[in-house]
Amino acid sequence: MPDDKSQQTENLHHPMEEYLRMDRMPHIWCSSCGLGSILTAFMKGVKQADVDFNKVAVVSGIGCTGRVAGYVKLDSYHTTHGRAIPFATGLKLANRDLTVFVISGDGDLFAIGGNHLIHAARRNVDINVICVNNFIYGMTGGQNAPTTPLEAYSSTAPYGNYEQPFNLVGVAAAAGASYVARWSALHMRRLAESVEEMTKKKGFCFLEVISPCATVFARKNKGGTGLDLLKGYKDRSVINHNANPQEIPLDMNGEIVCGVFINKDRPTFWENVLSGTERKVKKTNLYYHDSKTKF
Ligand SMILES: Cc1ncc(C[n+]2csc(CCOP(=O)(O)OP(=O)(O)O)c2C)c(N)n1
Ligand SMILES: [Mg+2]
Repeated sequence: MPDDKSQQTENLHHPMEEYLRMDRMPHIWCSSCGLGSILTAFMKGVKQADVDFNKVAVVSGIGCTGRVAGYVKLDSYHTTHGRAIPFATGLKLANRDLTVFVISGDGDLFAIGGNHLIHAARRNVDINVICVNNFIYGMTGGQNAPTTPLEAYSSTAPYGNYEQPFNLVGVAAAAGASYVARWSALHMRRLAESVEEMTKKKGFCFLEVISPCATVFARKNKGGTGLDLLKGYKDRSVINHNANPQEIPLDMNGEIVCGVFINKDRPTFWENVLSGTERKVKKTNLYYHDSKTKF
């Protein structure tokens, strides 16, 4: 142990350093934001899946959550607002050896990017989507998102929200996702397990993570500090893997039903491309190049 105090400090390393672009620190996230824990659980899950980190890519859109792509030490892409899923789809189809994760916010994925999400789920594109749901547009100052609960206050709903929110796991399930789960930023171990399962699973996987935003959402709704929010999640969370994802919408104070609700197999988009092309080729007697990648 060095005697000199500054030398001792120099020798201290944060456990996440190995997985972060330390040259980009300090990060922009507020203290008590859930994103730090979620990123830690994400990296833990990828590590547990025992895959080559060189073959894992992360794509984000714009927002506080979108910053994940800039901090994580993997091949990563910080794309335009709402367009993380089409970018990830292209990435996966062009290089099918990659495991592709989209990590983005509720506004990015379900407002401006909502159409892309439902169609990627419908096609069963082999990508993994993690949606960090803080019930608000965090980065831009707390405007209403499609997840903002009825009657909650936001900077664009000063009299309380009049709009019915989306139930994200219900939307993903209805659109055809192969894997659908919900956890909160407090469920570190469960989150990592879901990330591991998604890494290993074929098809469109969707994970909603409920995350505290003390700075804009809770402040407008008198929700208290980040710690108060986490305590609330602890009290309100119920794990029920058998719950029907259509029947577990979220509101301001009710239960947060968590679990892995769907884990099924159906042909992926690429498998359908291959079998469809094979059918056509056989029918027309065209030259069929049967290389490793088929085409
Ligand atoms: C085309 C376009 N429209 C609007 C914006 C402004 N904008 C940036 S982030 C954002 C919302 C982010 O909300 P969310 O996805 O929930 O992320 P959070 O910050 O809450 O993590 C908006 C509207 C933008 N960058 N580009
Ligand atoms: Mg948000």
